[in-house]
Amino acid sequence: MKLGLNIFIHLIVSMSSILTQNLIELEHDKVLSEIKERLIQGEEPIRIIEECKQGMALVGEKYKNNEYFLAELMLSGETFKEAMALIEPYLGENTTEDNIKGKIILVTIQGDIHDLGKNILATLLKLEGFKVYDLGVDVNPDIVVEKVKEIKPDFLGFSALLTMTFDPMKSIVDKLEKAGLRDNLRIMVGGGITNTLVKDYIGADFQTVDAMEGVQYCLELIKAKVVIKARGGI
Ligand code: B12
Repeated sequence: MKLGLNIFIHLIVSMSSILTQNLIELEHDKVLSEIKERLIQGEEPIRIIEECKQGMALVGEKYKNNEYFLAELMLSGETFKEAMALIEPYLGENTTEDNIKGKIILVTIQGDIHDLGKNILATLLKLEGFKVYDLGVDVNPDIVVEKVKEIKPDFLGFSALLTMTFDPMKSIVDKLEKAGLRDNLRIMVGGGITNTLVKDYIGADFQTVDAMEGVQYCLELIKAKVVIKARGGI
């Protein structure tokens, strides 16, 4: 069984791009220099992010398979962060206080310190004109409820990479409902370990493992809100 999984991982790795392979093999310098070169040549940054994300997923598989350990997870995480720092200036930002499309709180719940995916989502949302309140990682659930009360956002986005966060996220959603704060709030959940079952379990409205899909969801809902408002609906 384990041999089969190993062969499968090696097959996927061999079919991946050089950038993805270098990230998996923890070739820090090669990863960064290839990204620099591709950005200078004008390549779409989102495509580069996608290849890096694939690399991280495969590092995760190797970890699960006991081929890699915590040190390798950390190294790949650091390389990914540096890669994003190179890419971000090419994404730009076009939000000013006057053209905010909507407000969104992003958070990773207590016990979970993974933040690479959440940071990408935050960047892409800002790029599309959303005001992002990033509460960070390892956040106490009570703070989330307080912040929703205070900021009254259009969206609340949970980024979850550890299964242990499912119950606290569910309890936050329950608390928001009890406090009457749920009706005008759309709740999203994302992160490599989430799926539609997790969405239903915690009581969220939307789930994805693709930041661009999350941004699209926010844009579509905001557009619909504007139309309904114009017709006197809200
Ligand atoms: C890098 C990494 C780390 C780094 C994190 C560095 C950092 N600053 O984030 C470090 C080394 C710190 C780490 C530590 C640990 N990790 Co870790 N880690 C990973 C790894 C390899 C990659 C995660 C990642 O960043 N991927 C790249 C990003 C870009 O992808 P993403 O998060 O999915 O985000 C994308 C989308 O999902 C989406 N998205 C993300 N959030 C949201 C939110 C919303 C609202 C929306 C719309 C979209 C969205 O946008 C992103 C871009 O498209 C994963 C493997 C995996 N398969 O995910 C394991 C993994 C998550 N880790 C795991 C584990 C077990 C741990 C440790 C417990 C290990 C240990 N023994 O200590 C610790 C826990 C630390 C803690 N308390 O949180 C397990 C979790 C298992 C589980 N079921 O709970 C995984 C799945 C590995 C595995 N296969 O076993 N880890």
